[in-house]
Amino acid sequence: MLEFDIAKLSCGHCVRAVTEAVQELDPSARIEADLQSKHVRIDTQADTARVVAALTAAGYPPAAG
Ligand SMILES: [Cu+2]
Repeated sequence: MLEFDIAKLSCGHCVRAVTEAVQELDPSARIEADLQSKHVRIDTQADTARVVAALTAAGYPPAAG
């Protein structure tokens, strides 16, 4: 389980973009996002560095959370 804070996460569109970015790496990944706290939990076997890179490329740079 990876956990991040994503400051730019502000609406359902953002959640979908983040979900798609992660699922490109790991189609079976599960993502829970809380828009209030901007906290994201990602259940995936994908490498953490690759997840961070994919989120950053999608415009949602994550911080350790
Ligand atoms: Cu949004």
